[in-house]
Order: sequence, then C-alpha cells, then structure tokens
Amino acid sequence: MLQKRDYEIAKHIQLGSEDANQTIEFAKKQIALARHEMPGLMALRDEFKDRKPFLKAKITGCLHLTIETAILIETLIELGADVRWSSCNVYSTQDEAAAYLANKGIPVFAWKGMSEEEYWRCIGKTLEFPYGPNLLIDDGGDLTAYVLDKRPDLIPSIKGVSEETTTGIRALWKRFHEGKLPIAAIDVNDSVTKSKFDNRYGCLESLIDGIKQATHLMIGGKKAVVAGYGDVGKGCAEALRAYGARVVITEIDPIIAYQAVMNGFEVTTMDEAAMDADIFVTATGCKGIILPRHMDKMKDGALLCNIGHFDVEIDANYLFTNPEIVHEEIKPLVDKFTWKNGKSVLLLAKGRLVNLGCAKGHPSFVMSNSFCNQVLAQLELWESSKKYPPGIYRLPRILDEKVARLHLKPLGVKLTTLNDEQAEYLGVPVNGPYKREDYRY
Ligand code: NAD
Ligand code: 9W4
Repeated sequence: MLQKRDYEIAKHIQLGSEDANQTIEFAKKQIALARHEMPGLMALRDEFKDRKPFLKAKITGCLHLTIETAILIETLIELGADVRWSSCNVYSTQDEAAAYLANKGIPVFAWKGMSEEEYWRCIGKTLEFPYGPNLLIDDGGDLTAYVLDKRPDLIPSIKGVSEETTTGIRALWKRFHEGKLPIAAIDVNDSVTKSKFDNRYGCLESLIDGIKQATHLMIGGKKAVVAGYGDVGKGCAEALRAYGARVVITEIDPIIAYQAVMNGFEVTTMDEAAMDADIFVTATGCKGIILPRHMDKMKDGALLCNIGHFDVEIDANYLFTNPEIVHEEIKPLVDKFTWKNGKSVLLLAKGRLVNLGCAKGHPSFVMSNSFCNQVLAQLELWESSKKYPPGIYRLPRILDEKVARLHLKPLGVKLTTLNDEQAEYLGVPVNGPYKREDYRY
C-alpha cells in the first residue's frame, strides 16, 4: 500500500531525484560543520543518549527550520523523542535543512516563502500525533496560541511549552494575567546563556556579516552611529569598533548612556549625528529612530540598517514612497535611494533585521546555547512536571550554569573550583548555583 507522505517541503525539492540528493548532500556537509560548532548540544547527546529520557515523548516544534535547528531536532530524536516540526516564520526555512530531515523520515512542514495560510496549516500538521503532543517548543508564541485557542482538546496531554523569544514570553504573560494559561511554560529566552549570548555575541558577529554580504563595505575609518546601547547595541558597537570604525551611540536611558561613555563611545542624538556618519545601525526595539529629517541631511553614500526586532526603527516607507527620491534595487534586500541633488543612501534588508535578511543570523555556536536551554527545559517539563503546574518559569540557574560549562570545556577554559572552606565563606554550594536569583550578569 502507498504510504501517505508525512512531510511538506519546498515544491522544487522532489525527494529521490538527483537534484534533491545533491541538496541533501550539501545539507549534510553544512550539518557536519555546524555540529562541531554546537558542542553543548553534542555534549547533551553524549550525556543522555543511552538513557533516552524522551522515550515515549511526542514533541511538536515551531522554530525556524535551519541547519542549527536540524541539529536540535536530531538531538531530541537521539534522546528518544518523536518529533513533528514547522517553522515559526514564513521566510526563515533553509530548504536544504528541511529536505535533509524529511529524507530521514522526520515529519517537517516548512519551506521558504510559504504563505500565511500554508504556515498555519503546517502548524496544524505538526499536531497530528496519535493522541496529540506531550511537549511543545515554540518561538514567538504562534504554536502555543494555535493549541490553546484552536485545539484545546489537546491540552490535557501536554506537559508544557518551552518558549524561545521575548515576543512569545510577552504573549505568555498576557495569557497568564488574563487567567488563560492552562499549561506550564518555561521561558528559555531569559536564561543568561540564551539572551546575553544571542543578543550580544550573536549580533556582534552577524551584524558585520550582513553588512559585508550586502555591500562589501570597508568599515575601518568610517563613522558609525548605533542607536540603542542595550545588549544588541553593545555587540554592534563593539564589532564596528573592532573593524576600526569611530562609533557614536544614541540612548534615552542615562544609566546605559553612562555605560556607553565609560566604554569610550561618544554619545549624542540622531539629530546631531545624522549629517556626518557613514553607517547607521538601529538596535533600540523602539520606533521612529531614523526619520525623514535625518535621511534628508545624511552624507552621500550613507548606509542604513536595522538589527532590532521590528521594521519600525527606520522610516523605510519615506524612502520607497517619496516621489522626489529615486529608488534603484542593487540586488534583493539592497536598495539605493537618490535625492534630486544627486546624493544617495543605501538601505539594507528593507529596514528589517539585517543579520537575518542579508546574512544567516547567529553563528551555530550561539544557537548551541539557546538550544541546550531548550533541551534542558523540555527535560524538566517531561521528567519533573510536578514541579511545574500551569505558570511561567525560568530554568533553574544551575542548569543555566550547566549550559555555560558545556561550552567552556571545548573552548579549553580551566575553571577554578571552590574548596569547601571558600564555599562556606561565600555561602554558595561548591558546584553552584553561584549567584542570587536577582544577580545581573
Ligand atoms: P535592550 O532593551 O537591552 O536595549 C535597547 C536599548 O535601546 C535600551 O538601552 C534603550 O534605552 C534604548 N532605546 C530605546 N528607545 C530608544 C530611542 N528612541 N533612542 C535611542 N535609544 C533607545 O534590548 P536588546 O536586547 O539590546 O534588543 C534590542 C532589539 O534587538 C530588540 O528589538 C530585540 O528584539 C532585537 N534583537 C535582535 C536580534 C537579532 O538577531 N537581530 C537578536 C536579539 C534581539
Ligand atoms: N530568518 C529570516 C530569513 C530571511 C528573511 C519580507 C522578503 C531568525 C532566527 C533564527 O527570521 C529569521 N527574509 C525576510 S524575513 C526573514 C527572516 N523577508 C521579509 O521580504 C524577505 C531567523 C535562529 N537562527 C540563527 O540565527 C542561526 N540559526 C538559527 O536557527 C533563524 C532565522
């Protein structure tokens, strides 16, 4: 009897064809390289592969289907889980990663450029386990919303969800405050080894990647403005400075502005900085940062990009719709705008996240941190569900410290161990956790 096909990937990839085999071979090579850069995740595989703690667990995931996510999925399966997966963004699927997984018989439902309607249908497909899933992995809250609002019949067999991002956590708290959160949720985003590494070190490396892939621009010697000096802004400013740019910061928060100036950056306003900078990076999470009056007085050749979550930081609409400004597409996601006087500026990724639009996002090593937190969160929900009645939790600090330890080892770091006397003096256990809950890293 013909088996029903239990996956849906890019239409142009026909599994079994010569083309598809080549695509899958390429994915295999990328995955082999990325595994080496995801040492934490591989260490968790080694630790748990014999015990198979996820045996009988049915996990539905909704998280960007990339090469790194393929390694997360393989890890969950190696630890015993049954997995069904879709992407949490219609553009973010790396089709070769999806093809690689589908070819291994793993039910994945995602392709780059899917429609909104297809997106929600694919989430529906990932819930088609016999008797429904036991665990959810979400990024942004769409899967959680789908289950709680459209498939409440599945709730009794679900032990909980682990959520990857700020947007998803916000949605969870909203439900919680409305008394409408009937399952446990672990906030992976706020593990120190997730958010600090994602925001600061991830953006530090991927901002420049995006700029360079888009423009081949020389950064040394240029004047750069970074709007917002939070974790993302700190990473961006550090990266630009490392390339030899002279970096200026804009900030609204006096404590953060104080940090910027103490770190040797000039702090001024966008109105002051707009006319003589060469590179503009917005990283505020706020809106209306680069406005028409700023763009009108920028230098010829200025480069504009945004690395904050939403495309509301740069008024791209002004550039695209002003009849006085001539638009020319240099290549997809690199647009040139020319004023009547001949001055032009470049906008990257149409004002959306430059490190994701113009490059492939964070290095695998950064994703290894996030995904170790995901695996440990799923283990907590699966094996210690009694500790987690409906509500929102962070991972215990000791597990956050474990994720750090897993990444220190392959970096050759020699960590000092407290002796009993020192531990007693500090009032902390020899093996951690070392800091109080409210410690700010
Ligand atoms: P954050 O809150 O730590 O930092 C934002 C900073 O911007 C704050 O210090 C704030 O005072 C400042 N700010 C706010 N409004 C401002 C304004 N009008 N002018 C100047 N400064 C202003 O946040 P973060 O963790 O640094 O994240 C910043 C943004 O980047 C968020 O939208 C976040 O979702 C996004 N993000 C992107 C990526 C990525 O890969 N592109 C990764 C992580 C986070
Ligand atoms: N990616 C993405 C890629 C292309 C893209 C409309 C057309 C986030 C985190 C991780 O969002 C991601 N193109 C877009 S939006 C968009 C988004 N458009 C908009 O016009 C173009 C994304 C996590 N991650 C890494 O950072 C590295 N590995 C990962 O798994 C991935 C992708």
